Amino acid sequence: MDAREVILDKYSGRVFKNRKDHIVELDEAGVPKEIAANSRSVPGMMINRGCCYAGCKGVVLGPLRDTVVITHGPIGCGYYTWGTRRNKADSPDGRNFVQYCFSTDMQETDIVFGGMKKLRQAIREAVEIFHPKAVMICSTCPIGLIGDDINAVATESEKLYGITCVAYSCEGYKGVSQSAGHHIANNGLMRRVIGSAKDKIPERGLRINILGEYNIGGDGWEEERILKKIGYEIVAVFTGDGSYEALTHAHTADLNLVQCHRSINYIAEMMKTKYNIDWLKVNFVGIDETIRTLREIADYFGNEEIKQRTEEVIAEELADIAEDRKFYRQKLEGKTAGVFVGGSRSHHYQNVLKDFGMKTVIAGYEFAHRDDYEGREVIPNIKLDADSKNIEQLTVHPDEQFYHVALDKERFDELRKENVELEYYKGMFKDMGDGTIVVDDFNHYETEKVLDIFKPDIFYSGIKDKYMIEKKGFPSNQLHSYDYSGPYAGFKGAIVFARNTYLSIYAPAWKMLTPPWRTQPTLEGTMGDENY
Ligand code: CFM
Ligand code: HCA
Repeated sequence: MDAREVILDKYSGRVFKNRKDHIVELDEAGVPKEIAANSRSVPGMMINRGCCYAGCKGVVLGPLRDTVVITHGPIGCGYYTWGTRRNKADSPDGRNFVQYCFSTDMQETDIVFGGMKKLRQAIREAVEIFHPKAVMICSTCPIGLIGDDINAVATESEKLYGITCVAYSCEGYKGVSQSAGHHIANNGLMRRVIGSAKDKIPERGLRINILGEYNIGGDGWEEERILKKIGYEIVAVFTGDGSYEALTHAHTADLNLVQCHRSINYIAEMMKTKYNIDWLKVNFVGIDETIRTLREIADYFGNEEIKQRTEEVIAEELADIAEDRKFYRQKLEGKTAGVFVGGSRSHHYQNVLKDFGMKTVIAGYEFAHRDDYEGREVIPNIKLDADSKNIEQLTVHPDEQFYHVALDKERFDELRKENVELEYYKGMFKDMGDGTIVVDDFNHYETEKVLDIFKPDIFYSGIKDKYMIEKKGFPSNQLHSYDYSGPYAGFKGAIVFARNTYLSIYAPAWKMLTPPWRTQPTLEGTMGDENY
């Protein structure tokens, strides 16, 4: 039996039928393989996915620091998204509400009689106490069921308080994972926020937006530091340490960088159609990837001064990390890893592992779509199921006032020929191969199985399976929260990542640990005539 068959072996016919297409073995790099993705999980399985509300409120809108994001629903949903995602934010103007948890705290009576009164009150209190630049309302499951008209409350509040108030029907059940929530959040920002400051488009310069960067552990700050050192102007970051205010000006940028393709590709695409802003898939995770990214941005602008400055900055940054880089490379060379994260990191982190001579033998996404695995060229072939059709597909048109000049067609085509990912993402598969395995919407049973088969030196994942993995005797580091460390992006971030990896793999604890089930069974008994 090959690895895939071993993983699927114990499943019942029905589960086997579902899971078999979510697990693929990659024999050669670049082999076109199809994977089932973005579909409903099997009920009862211990999976790591979150819900639609988590993707809208927790991921995309939550990091906006000058905005009050109100969770409309019972307190649990707000509570469990309070400070758990490590999107850091600073407060240059004193408006930083990221550390707060705003909720309407719906009770049973509100469910019976409706929660609009409570929502109005919550908005009034938030505006009076915090003076936010905008208010966002995010609905949780019961709100959709009882039918509170959150849009009416938002419209009414805009008139009352003179600030933008946007309502998002991102009830948890709206999609199969947080991915649906990303899409809903993207639509709302596009419709109501981006381009709402009516400033003129300046002369073409070096103004960029960073899309899909949520400043986890300070990653966005590290990226900004490097980009500013080279000479770029950052217009807006979506949305790590971002602000409503900056997003309203985002249409004036010359280029959109896309770090996390999964969560934000909708905005990148819509801004291209509406404002003609090109987007470039970048990756600031990993030393070689950061270098490639910086060179491609410079190439895109074709500005000789910037190209030279890029090389100077790369040289300076590399000199700063040279000693550490060598040390960790010596320690980590030849080690193997598994990487199970949400919708983009499982690809990005393979690059930083490669920097230190490590190989990824297992990878998986919780909720990525087929294009994140196989590349954007498969988008026309993706069959939309009822769950995906449930999410609004926003149509935008060229903006009469703000559609502006981007790169000329010839240069665009030239860059594409050089494999620059302009309006394109190649996906994770093309960087894998050699018998590695990829599991979509992995569950805890499958995680245990891949650990048994591949025995990696370290397994990167999240809080839901970290301790299950460690109890099995494998070091596990979190790639969502960085185990409260970071940043991991850029040159210096790669060293922080390598240090944490080194500390985990070399921790003497692993040698001392014999999990009880290695020496004694946890369950004994008989069933029929057979001994178990
Ligand atoms: Fe993008 Fe993210 Fe991720 Fe994501 Fe997330 Fe996250 Fe993630 Mo957790 S936006 S897809 S929904 S890179 S919160 S910052 S770590 S699962 S891989
Ligand atoms: C989310 C947030 C999360 C969870 C992390 C984890 C994050 O999915 O709603 O499972 O460890 O990054 O904080 O992905």
